[in-house]
Amino acid sequence: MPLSNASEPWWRRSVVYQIYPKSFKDSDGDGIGDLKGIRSKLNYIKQLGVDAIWITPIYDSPMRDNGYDIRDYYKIFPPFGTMEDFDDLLKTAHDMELRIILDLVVNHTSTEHAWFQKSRLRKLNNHYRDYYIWRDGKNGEPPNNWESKFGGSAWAYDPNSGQYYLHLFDETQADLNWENEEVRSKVREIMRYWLDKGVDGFRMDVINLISKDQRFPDDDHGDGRRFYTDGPRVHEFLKELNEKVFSRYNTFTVGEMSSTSVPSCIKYSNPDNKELNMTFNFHHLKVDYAGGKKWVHAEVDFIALKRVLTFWQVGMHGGGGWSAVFWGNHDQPRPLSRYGDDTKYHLKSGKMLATVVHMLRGTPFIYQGEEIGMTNPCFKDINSFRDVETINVYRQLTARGILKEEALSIIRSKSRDNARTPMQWDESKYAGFGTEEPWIEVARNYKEINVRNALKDTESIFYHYQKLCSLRKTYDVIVHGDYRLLLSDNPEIFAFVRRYENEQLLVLNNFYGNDTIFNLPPESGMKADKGSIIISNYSDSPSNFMCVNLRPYESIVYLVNLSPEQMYTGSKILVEGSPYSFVKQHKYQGEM
Ligand code: TEU
Repeated sequence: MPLSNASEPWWRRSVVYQIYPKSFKDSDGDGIGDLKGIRSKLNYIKQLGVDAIWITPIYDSPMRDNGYDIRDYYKIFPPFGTMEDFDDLLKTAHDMELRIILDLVVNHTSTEHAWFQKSRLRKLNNHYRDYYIWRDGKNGEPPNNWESKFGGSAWAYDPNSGQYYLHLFDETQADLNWENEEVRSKVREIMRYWLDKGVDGFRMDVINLISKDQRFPDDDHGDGRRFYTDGPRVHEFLKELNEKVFSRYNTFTVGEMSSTSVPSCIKYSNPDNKELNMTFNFHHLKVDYAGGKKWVHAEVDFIALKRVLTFWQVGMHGGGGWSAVFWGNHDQPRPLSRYGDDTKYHLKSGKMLATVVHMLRGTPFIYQGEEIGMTNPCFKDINSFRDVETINVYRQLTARGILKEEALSIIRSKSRDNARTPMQWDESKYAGFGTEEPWIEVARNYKEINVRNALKDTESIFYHYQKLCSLRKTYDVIVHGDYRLLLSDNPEIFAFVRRYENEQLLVLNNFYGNDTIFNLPPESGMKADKGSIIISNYSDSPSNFMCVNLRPYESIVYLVNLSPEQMYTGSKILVEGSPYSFVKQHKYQGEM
């Protein structure tokens, strides 16, 4: 595998493929995907052209939250296989030059973890007590008014010990107390165990929530998140992990950041700061929320989408940070159903969305099934859903008097289960996921949308992704270029320019199912009127880009090589000076 060098570590030119093991491939007929299943599909993943695989949690777990509730960090969840299966998977992947990134969930553990079981015991000098966050109630009420991300209070009462424990997620996911040095040292031990086995890095679950304001105040203006998001000691904790673990193993790290900000993500990911390599943020996925609320019907606000993406592109580059770029993951509805047209323009919009993400500055992540254009399944009724968050929310919505049909229609478009249906391998029963009925229903369109069909058709979305992965290896501008938004107020076109040394890209995308005209605006700085098309989703896109009639979901990337005199030398300043003047000018303040 190519070694990192300081100016271009391997992960900047790479693409990562995300696997949700439970839904990927079932090798032993128990209806649950497994490690052997993943191993059997490594050739397919390699063929796509990615460099690394992030596997969501595989550790032993009661699976209340599909593995994000860990019972034992040193054991594999038995239905996924054995430690031998894992070693085998790791070795085979490495032989194929595919890196393996594990999910590290250390903001919380399952309440079935031995630490928590000991922590809740009521006895003198129980030093495990301090592994979690225990507080007295206030007048028979929880210690404060913070809310769980999955609904209800963030505190659960433990009658056995007479106190409340904090759980920012489900009540079976108790938050660890990172103030306790022993907890931090146990986390380092876990990491070393997996790194010693040879894993290449970690995706770190909600890692910006690990440091809580120790006053645990009531939140008069919100759900409490401002007292633990990017909290007081988070940078100190990450620097400690970096110094004591990551730097010693050359570990790849991507932090999942909940409700974060550009300045915080710059701190997390600027290499000079010695914390993480890159961050995920979710602001661009909240453009179909209304008034900050997810569980309502709302259209995608396209202008906001461009502004949020631009704010992050410009801001992160300006501050020397690095982002993971993506449309979907196991917590999000399928991007094609959300931002594209999953019926009439399935092929065109699937390719257009792929191009957008892969042409942004940052490391692209592809979530399993996205590369064949999997869609939301549109489940018939509530019994088809499996996700703990969805089921909680459905209960809460109907308890508030919302009609069942209405509640169902909201969760159909927003539920995390949209991304968790079994991977569609072929047109056989259960879509080739396995021989027995899977733990969650297969989407009904599997006979048309599946891997076998995608591989047979050279025009498929799969080959478009494959091409995008290979372009990244060819053009420095894709990896290192700056970013400039064009036509910020155009209601249909997302157009931007990337520049690096003598390479310049013009990226045009029509986000709608009608024709629309693109006129090259003077602020583009383009020094030509024609370019070579390096990728498009129509076979006959024009090479002149001064005025382009973009057809439904048309997406074209033009490359213009600059002569030495025209070469662009600026590296950071992109839109009107600083990211912040851009934001002021566009009245967007960074939070959605
Ligand atoms: O997600 C964190 C998180 O904040 C999201 O679940 C968020 O609540 C959701 O996307 C809003 O729609 C991570 C994992 O990715 C998720 O699967 C876990 O449930 C969660 O942490 C708890 O570990």
